[in-house]
Amino acid sequence: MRINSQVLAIAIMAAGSLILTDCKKDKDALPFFLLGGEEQSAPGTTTTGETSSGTTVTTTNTDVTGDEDFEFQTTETIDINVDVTDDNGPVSGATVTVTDSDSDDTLYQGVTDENGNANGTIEVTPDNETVTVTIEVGDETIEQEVNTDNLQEINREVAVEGTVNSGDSVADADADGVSDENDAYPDDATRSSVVKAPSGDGQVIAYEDLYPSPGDADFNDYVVKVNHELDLNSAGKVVRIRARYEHIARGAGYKHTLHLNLPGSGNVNHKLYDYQGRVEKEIDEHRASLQDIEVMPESNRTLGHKNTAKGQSFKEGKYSELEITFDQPIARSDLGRAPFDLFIKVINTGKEVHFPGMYFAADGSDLYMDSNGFPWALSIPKAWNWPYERETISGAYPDFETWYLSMGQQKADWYKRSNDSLTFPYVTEGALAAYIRAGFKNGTILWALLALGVAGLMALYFYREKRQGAGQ
Ligand SMILES: [Ca+2]
Ligand SMILES: [Ca+2]
Ligand SMILES: [Ca+2]
Repeated sequence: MRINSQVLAIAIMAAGSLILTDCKKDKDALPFFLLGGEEQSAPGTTTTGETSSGTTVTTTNTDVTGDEDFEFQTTETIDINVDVTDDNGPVSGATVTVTDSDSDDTLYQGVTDENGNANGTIEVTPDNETVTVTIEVGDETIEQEVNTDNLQEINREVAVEGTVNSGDSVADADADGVSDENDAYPDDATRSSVVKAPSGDGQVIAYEDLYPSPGDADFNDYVVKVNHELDLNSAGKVVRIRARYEHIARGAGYKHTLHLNLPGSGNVNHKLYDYQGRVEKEIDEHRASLQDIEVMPESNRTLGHKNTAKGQSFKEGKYSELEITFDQPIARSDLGRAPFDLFIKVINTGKEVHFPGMYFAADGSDLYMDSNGFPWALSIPKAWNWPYERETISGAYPDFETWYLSMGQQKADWYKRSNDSLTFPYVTEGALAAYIRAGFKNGTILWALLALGVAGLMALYFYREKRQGAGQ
């Protein structure tokens, strides 16, 4: 939970000015400064800020905005490129962190190399309206807020006047360049941060299974809840992926298996759990190729109910957990958007069903867009209710059509507003729970909790445990 960022900023500035009063002009003791604050710089501009002790920081903003190709995606990737210099040239060892400004969740962390550069990629949902780029160099902290709307690249050159303190005194037990305080694995030099992809809410992935014929657009033939955690090293590259897959609907006559393609090679630990949550099968193996990892066995053996009929209540399916340790760190951009290349094989037809934007015919056409320009797979960046059997996604989600007809420019969060009489009640969130969850986003939770007391807190806790138990 995070306090309103303005309140936090005021508190930090107040604390900072107290410390400054004590430290007078001792530059090395300057704990941090804020540059830009709530105001955002515009692409193509150079911003200069100055600390009370006279340290000047000049930031050149060459961010890139524009539309990505529309592939029915509900998340976007944004490349990060930060260069840090001082009067002596490139500054290595500066920690660059990108967080969601509301939730404070880490989206990226990396340390500048010998060229003063840190780079990587973040994935954002429509809920990540603003991200905060924090650069910690020596004893100083530079913070910049960036609006993610239509953003493709965050490119910042940060020039610090004078010579920055090397920060040698900072504790770093595993010597990976990330201070113990910022290191999610302070005793493991191979990794230093954990990123939820695309967010802690996980995703619901829904497939149509009639490929190559157009589907009936109920997006309930094979539905799986997915949660991902990525471990990044100090260079901001992906070294491990942990994922959980729970089979939650099967509105189909066909049988399917679920598979994952990843680049590179590495160790795969895979556990399949039965309906009682006991390990049914475990495989731990090194693979020279991470293509075609079977994530879930035949769909008729992983879900007892279809979870697509009116009057049915939700019954849990089997789930599996996967931990991949790459032999070589992978650039986040090489993975693409979560859930990456996750696909079903339809046993009855022998066909695979992938997301669009990955496989193309010789003439350049997308193999996984049908003749109507419609996909066979959708990912929704939260727990989500799929349409009942024989209902369509356009009927069940009134803003869906506006979204795809505008090529993703309007109603990007269409999946939040359903016609509840047409969707299966997987998420049964009461008004109170919705209010509490909204409160987490804007700070009113503090007041909500005071009003609700301990009972409200416990209700919230159990609600989240039950629904987000998927989260790792
Ligand atoms: Ca460390
Ligand atoms: Ca570490
Ligand atoms: Ca169906």
